[in-house]
Amino acid sequence: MKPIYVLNGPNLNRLGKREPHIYGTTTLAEVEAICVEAAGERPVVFRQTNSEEALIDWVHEAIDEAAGILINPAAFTFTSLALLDALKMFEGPVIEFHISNIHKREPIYHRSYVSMRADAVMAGLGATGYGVAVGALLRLVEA
Ligand code: CA2
Repeated sequence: MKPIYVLNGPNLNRLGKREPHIYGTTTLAEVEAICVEAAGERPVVFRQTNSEEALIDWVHEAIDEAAGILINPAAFTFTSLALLDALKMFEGPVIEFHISNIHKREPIYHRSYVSMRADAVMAGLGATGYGVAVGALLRLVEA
């Protein structure tokens, strides 16, 4: 069975340690456990990077290896045409995920390049929302 890839962008390694009023107190290690539990028997490849290059390389890897991608691109959401181009090469389902509701925030957080490829966009459910997103991705993968 092909895994789902859960990819996380810059600064999310600090989850649970800063700005708890926006991002909550759940750590990235706890998010990984939530994703693994929500995926059941489906394997999960869970990664985080602060590097745009690494994130793009992992999307390329997913083209051959993954059944679906759940991605929180963090700041690259709003800046990276290269990430959008890489995601366009992936043929399976893609869910864009944000812990906070980006549309409630400053205008610079409103224009997502990744949304131009994503099959679904989820924002504002908090870190535990990753589990909801994994469930939704599995339904898209298995449809
Ligand atoms: O809400 C999200 O999941 C975001 O993708 C998080 C990004 C932010 O740039 C997006 O607008 C929304 C990263 C925010 C900074 O990362 C932190 C992580 C943990 C604690 C504090 C900041």
